Amino acid sequence: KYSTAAAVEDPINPPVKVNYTQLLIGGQFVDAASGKTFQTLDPRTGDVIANVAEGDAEDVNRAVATARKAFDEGPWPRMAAYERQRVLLRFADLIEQHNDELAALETWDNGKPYEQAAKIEVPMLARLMRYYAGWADKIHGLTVPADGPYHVQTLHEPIGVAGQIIPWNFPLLMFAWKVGPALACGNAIVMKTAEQTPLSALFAAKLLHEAGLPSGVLNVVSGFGPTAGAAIASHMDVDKLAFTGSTATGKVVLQLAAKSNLKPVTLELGGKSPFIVCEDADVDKAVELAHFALFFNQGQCCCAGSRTFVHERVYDEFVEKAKARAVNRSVGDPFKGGIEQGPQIDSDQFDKILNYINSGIESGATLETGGERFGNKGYYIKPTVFSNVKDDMLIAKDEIFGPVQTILKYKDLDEVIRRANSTCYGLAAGVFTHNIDTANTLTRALRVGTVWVNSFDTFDAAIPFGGYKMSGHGREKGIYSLNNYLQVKAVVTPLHNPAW
Ligand code: TXE
Repeated sequence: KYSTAAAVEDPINPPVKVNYTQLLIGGQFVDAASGKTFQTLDPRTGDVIANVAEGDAEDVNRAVATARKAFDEGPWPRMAAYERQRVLLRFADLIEQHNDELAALETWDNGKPYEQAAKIEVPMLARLMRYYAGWADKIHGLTVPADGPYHVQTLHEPIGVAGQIIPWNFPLLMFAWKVGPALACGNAIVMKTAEQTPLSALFAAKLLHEAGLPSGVLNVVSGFGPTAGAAIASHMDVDKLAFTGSTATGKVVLQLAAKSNLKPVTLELGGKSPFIVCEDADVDKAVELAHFALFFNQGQCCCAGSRTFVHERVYDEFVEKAKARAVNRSVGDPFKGGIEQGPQIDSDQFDKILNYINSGIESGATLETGGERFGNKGYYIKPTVFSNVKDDMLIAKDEIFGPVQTILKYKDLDEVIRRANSTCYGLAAGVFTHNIDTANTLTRALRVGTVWVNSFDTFDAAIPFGGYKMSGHGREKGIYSLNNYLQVKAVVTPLHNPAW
């Protein structure tokens, strides 16, 4: 629940100026080599916010060469870890000082409620930076007791130049999940932001330089996927690729990585996460949590609880109350106080979601509420609830990535386990029960990277996140994401006096 303190009185004019629209290469803001720009739009209206430099392969080459030099010649990877830590800590302080500007840029470019950005996401960005600052001087190898007269040790070294491609649903948090561990480990970075949301990462990257990051260590190339993104994924001098986005594009970048230099790839992709309401559930609480699990961030979460499985004993009551909750969801200008839901990111996503809603109606699911646009401009969609959803309907199989809750009925635990696992995805699951045996059974049986029991979307910096199956490869956040950015070197030295 948010207070209205952070609301903006005149929502049409967000309380921030757009100061950074060029590419950030070698510590300088520069135009694209081609001179091209693209428009970034306000999802509330479809109006242009700013023209942003459009990087492509030539700019990626420049950025990679700069990152390579920063990595090979230092000082960043060879700096005392304590100094790297201090840069990240100063960055966290600057994030806090500029909290409201960062949040306003995020809302303007993405459409998410300003209070969510200002009170949750930007503070989490600072928290993530402090978390990874904490790791910077605690990364070290082992002494290995090998057979024979040898002294064996491992060195944990940064992997080199990391290519990072991020999506538009949480621009600043995706920036943090990628940049935090990569920098703590001493790597250099070439990042491509999503073409829908280039603004907040440029500002954050500027603050990181103000905090003392040496030039060339973090380069940000705004631009499109098939040009700038593909150039990063297929670059021979990029040592590692981290990608968050759709499963379809994940397959493309994995192939580009394989065809070029076999760079290791971590992927955080789509999902169709089950939220399982058990027969012992307190229905009011289950409805509220299931609502949050699906509708948070306009439904634009890879881990959204987008298949709400409800036990038949409580199904009818649940559907009625889920509908009432959706009807009461406050939709509107995301800069206004008390708003829970802003517009979808762009016209493509808006159309895609409305098409799925039509498909749900045509396939015989019951439209309980919503199902159409909200207002007459921008990309707003009414909170939508479908009941009587069957597993083989498209709305129960595909990632809709919008404010569309699909409620399915089940009879027993074995059945719901089989159905919940019967998807190509495996990102997350929610389990709502007070029965410890039921919770333990579901927790172990579900083939997903995160199970939230009686909770959802808890995104602590220390908790690893990632998917089974086609939801991705590897884990981000926590201790696990350090390994993505490290090489292990074994060093073997003979012992000339094995007696000692
Ligand atoms: O994703 P893309 P889009 C899902 C969600 C959504 C769908 C499409 O279902 O409806 O994906 O969204 C870059 N080489 N998710 O089209 O294409 C692109 O520029 C290299 C889930 O926005 O995956 C952007 O920076 N890069 C998701 C990033 O990939 C390429 C978050 C993501 O875009 C590229 C977003 C290429 N050939 C969407 N093509 C999640 N897991 O959270 C595109 N890109």
